[in-house]
Amino acid sequence: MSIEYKFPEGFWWGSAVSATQIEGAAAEGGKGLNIWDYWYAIEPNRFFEGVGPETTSDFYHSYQDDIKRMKDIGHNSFRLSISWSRLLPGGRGEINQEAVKFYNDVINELIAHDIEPFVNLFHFDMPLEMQEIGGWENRQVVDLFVDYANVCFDLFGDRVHKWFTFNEPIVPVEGGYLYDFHYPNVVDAKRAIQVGYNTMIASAKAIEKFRSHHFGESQIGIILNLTPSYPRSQNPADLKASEIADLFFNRSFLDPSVLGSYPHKLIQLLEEHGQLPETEEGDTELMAANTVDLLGVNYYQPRRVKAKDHLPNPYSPFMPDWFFDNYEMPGRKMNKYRGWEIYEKGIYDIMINLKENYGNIGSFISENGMGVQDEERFMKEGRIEDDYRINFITGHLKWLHQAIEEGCNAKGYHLWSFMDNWSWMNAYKNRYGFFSVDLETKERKPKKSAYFMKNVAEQNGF
Ligand code: BGP
Repeated sequence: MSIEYKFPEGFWWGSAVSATQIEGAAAEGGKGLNIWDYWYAIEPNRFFEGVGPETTSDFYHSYQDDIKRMKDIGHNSFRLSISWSRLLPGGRGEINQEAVKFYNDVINELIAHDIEPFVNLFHFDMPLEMQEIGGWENRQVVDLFVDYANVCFDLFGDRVHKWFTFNEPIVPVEGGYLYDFHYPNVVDAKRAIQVGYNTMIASAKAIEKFRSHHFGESQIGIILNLTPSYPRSQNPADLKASEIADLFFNRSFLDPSVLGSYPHKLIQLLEEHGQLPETEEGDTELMAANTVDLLGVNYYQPRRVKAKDHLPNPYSPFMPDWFFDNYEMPGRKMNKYRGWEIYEKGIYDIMINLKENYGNIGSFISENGMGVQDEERFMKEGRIEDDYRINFITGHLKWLHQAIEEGCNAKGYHLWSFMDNWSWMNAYKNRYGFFSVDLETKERKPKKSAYFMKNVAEQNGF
């Protein structure tokens, strides 16, 4: 079979997961509570079909077989996250030795199978005790996070060479402090902005700490969900709406992470509306000196915007949405299960933007994927024939390939996700995996896309 789309040598093929979404064993192995355990205990009705995070996909007990499966489908790299509340129950203090053993075993097993572990430190899972003292609103939590990060560098830094401070740090801001889909369910832009700002300080401080170890070739980065903003039209009002959406949802984290400072226009806008966060002396220098080595890009959907149809209610809470409306482009292609538009070229536009405006920083697609409901419908002779997922992946890979041809510095592609996992409030509604997971028996079965991925990885293209 001839290969039309060949990727650069050493391209990273793999997938990504997060601790809370796959480990299970939420009350085992000495783990402390995190905000998901707590929120589920007090409001189980907010989770799809009442399914909580206690067992999820049971990776805690089946990681050895799962890692074999990764090898079987050609993974050369795999991203996991460490659970802060498992390693340091309560968020600080004594190290949980059972957690050390678990993460050591996972890391060693991956390496034994020639799969490079990419390790992320925070994936939406604040330890409950840290949330109780204010979470990211409290600068003390920032310092405790850096202590936790340092414990991870000490324990695993000899074998882990790709670290990430945060996955999608904007999501806890949006979910927890603006739009009510994460605990603590606050709606308050001023607090949201403080949370976002302190998260960036936490990232910069963790990077500073990492570099003090002098790990040689090892790299540290951040993973951002970049949702390119497309205006409805070239009308100046639509263009302005799209520029502001981009400032809020992309550049708020991209600029400080890669360039070391916030966009001037964002600061101005927040100042005009009395929304600037509290800062401390030395913050500006800290951010400027501790930008990332590597950028993970999560891409699922574009953001289409238009000028507002109506003025915002002046008595409503201040929101980014005061400056734009979402635009439902007629004829857009939808993943109707997740309610997200599919726009493959977005991946190319992101990469070109990184090349032109962000120094062509080394990057990779750290998440891309398609969550589909009731996938058993597509079962034929015991296998889920997920051709829609294969089409989704190839559509995006073609554009990624094009970007690389044009000189973009993209080094890999990780699917969300390796196996079906627990999607926060959506629990197991939409399935994302190369492998299906039976929720009763926890049995894994490869879908058609698993075989497809194996071929792509083995041929380094398709
Ligand atoms: C990203 C997150 C993942 C994952 C994925 C799919 O935003 O980093 O944790 O869940 O999206 O989204 P969802 O689970 O909401 O369908």
